[in-house]
Amino acid sequence: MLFPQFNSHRQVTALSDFWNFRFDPQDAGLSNSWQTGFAEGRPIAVPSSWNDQFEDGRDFLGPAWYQTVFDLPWGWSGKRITLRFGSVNYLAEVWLNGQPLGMHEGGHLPFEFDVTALVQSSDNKLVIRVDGRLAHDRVPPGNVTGDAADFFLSHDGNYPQAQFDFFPYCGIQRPVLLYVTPSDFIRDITIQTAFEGSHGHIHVLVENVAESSSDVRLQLMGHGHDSTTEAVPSGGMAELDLDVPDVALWSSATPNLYDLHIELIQSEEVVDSYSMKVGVRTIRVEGNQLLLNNEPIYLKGFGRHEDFPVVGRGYLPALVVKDYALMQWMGANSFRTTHYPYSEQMLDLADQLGFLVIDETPAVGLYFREDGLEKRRALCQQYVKEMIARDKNHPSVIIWSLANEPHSTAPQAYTFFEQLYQQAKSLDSTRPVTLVSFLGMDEQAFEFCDLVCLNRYFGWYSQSGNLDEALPMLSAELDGLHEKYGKPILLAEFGADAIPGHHAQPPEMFSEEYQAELVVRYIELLRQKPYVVGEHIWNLCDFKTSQGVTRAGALNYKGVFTRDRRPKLAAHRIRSIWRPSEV
Ligand code: BDP
Repeated sequence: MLFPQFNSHRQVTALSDFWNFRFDPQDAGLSNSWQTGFAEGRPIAVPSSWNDQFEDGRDFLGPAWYQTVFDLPWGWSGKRITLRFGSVNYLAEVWLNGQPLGMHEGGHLPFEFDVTALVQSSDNKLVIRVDGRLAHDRVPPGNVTGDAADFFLSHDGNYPQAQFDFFPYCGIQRPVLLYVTPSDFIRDITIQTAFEGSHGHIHVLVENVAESSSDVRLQLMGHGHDSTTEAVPSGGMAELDLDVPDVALWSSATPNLYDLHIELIQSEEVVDSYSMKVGVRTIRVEGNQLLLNNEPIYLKGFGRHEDFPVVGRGYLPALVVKDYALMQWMGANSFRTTHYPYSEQMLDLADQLGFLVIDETPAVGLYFREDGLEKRRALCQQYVKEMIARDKNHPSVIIWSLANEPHSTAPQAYTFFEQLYQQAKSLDSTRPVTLVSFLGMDEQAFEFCDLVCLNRYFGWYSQSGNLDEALPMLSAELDGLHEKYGKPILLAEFGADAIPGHHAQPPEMFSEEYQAELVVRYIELLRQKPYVVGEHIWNLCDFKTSQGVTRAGALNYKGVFTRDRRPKLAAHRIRSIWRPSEV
């Protein structure tokens, strides 16, 4: 799926700013008036979560109604026009000029509609009903009730009752774009890269809707290289191979990117074009190691959240830049998109700045009770497909994560994840695939996953306050896991809550000292295990959660930075390990 862009054949505009908005607490079917006309509402910022924008409705998860009115930009009439939503959480139903366009389930992934037939040159009424309510057959799930025999409710009793540990922010959370392409256009591009010695190779698959009279031309530029290749599509597809002598490989230390320019040509006229950045690199698991460009890599970084006061999970470009600045200051080279795919802009910057990303679907808190299982399975399959379609061309994305902490002791879980694993591999054979587990030895999916990703909180949720007892347990478990599966292990989460400004010597729980000591001692232990390929601390920053007895102020305080991005003691201690020469 291509991100919309401006060039001499394409244009894009954002329908951002203030929209008209209304909660619909009775689910009263405001639909008639709101689908067709402009009804009484209040202003809301788009994109942004709705929850923290008003004095009422913070915990209201829907349904709610959004409306806006737009005119087409000059010159767009008669062109192919698409309406694209970057992320609407959770269920979106869309109408344009009173006509239904369709619906999309699941946040954090884009969806779009061809609106050519419905759009007018002026006074277009766009209406979206958003339903973010938590339900047992949604993914991620919430409001799960009943017998806990085959699953357990780690977040039981919190409010709103999410089956996961972050606030269930709702609304239009990423930009809504309107874009125009020619009627014969480049529909999709898939890049795969390889190299031998100093010789790089880029395979490009171009999908278009053009007839066989078209040609596809590629130009690759950068790092002293400039070459052009052409191919005639067959069956609507063109496959092209580019050779890159003296290739400048993409890596974390040297995030070299080439400029690829693709043109669709008919009767010697360029009718469409698309430009993108390409990084040449390989990634694979071999033995105990994770190899980037055939060299072992070690991941140093974090789990994060898209989370900030007022905007909630709304896209905030300055925050994207800030979080990269914090991670660079720390000496991190990696993060996981816990627990949903982050914005496309976040990944563009990862390509540019050299961050190694584990890209995770929104499947967090899954459980395997039969009730609703088929629906949850279909959603997980949809998410895998949408995430890979969106992110497949980013060199920064090195691993796909199918889920976080599924409650997967039930026998059905094996087939459930094996199918998802096979699906991911068939869509993209070039990247390792995994899931992130808290079950450890009992995680059935580790049998087929390419690497083992474990979340561990010894010294926090168990062996509380007692690191001398906690560390040997971690050590024994890691050795056991490696012995059982013989795969590289990433410690994908570990950490402790620290209330900013709370100090204790000797260190004790919730103090900055205890968080720092736990994280540092974990890292020291991980570095002694040759099969450990990385350390991802939970979390980069404090973040908002549902209310519950374990979350003071409805915050998870495991950030090494506060929610407003100030360092705690742990940040300085970790920096001295990750960037020793700077301290
Ligand atoms: C892990 C979850 C993460 C939580 C964390 C915690 O993967 O989402 O926020 O625990 O409890 O189990 O802080």
